[in-house]
Amino acid sequence: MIASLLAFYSLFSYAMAANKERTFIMVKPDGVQRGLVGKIIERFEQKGFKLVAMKFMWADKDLLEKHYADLSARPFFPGLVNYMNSGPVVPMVWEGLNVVKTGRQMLGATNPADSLPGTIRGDFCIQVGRNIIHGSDAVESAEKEIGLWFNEKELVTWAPAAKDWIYE
Ligand code: DAT
Ligand code: MG
Repeated sequence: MIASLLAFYSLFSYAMAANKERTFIMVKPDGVQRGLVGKIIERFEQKGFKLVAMKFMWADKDLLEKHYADLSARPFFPGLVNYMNSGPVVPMVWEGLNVVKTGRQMLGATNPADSLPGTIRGDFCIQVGRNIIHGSDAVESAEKEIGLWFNEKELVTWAPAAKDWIYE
């Protein structure tokens, strides 16, 4: 009896933790300039993911170089940092079951020429250097990116009223 209760509880808390996976999503300067912030937020909202943090800011090059540190040896790196520093961005944290992987699928392929219709990049942009949105590629990189762009106080703890209509 106690064993089955414990098993149920650990399964339950495992499911709860899975629902709390987080990803870092950011509307890039072209997405902001083109007035696509609302449409992008809408996609994540209507899917059922939970907004945990969001801000509007003009990121400095130091932050952007840290954000894209893994790509620093690539020939497009200086252009990438200049583009990301060319106007304000909207960094966000979204939470939910498999949000990292699903978020990447919602973004579409890195190069919009390969992004399927129905994805954000597939629907709203054309070239890889103007692909309007960033999304973390793994749970570990999401944690790193969230820590880079937000402090603990900016991550809001709240329970959406619809949560029991989104998760069974
Ligand atoms: P993603 O943004 O899909 O995670 P990434 O991390 O490989 O892709 O690259 C980061 C950004 O760098 C990408 O959104 C656009 C730019 N980029 C990637 N490959 C590029 C290339 N071959 N030429 C120009 N820009 C590129
Ligand atoms: Mg990436």
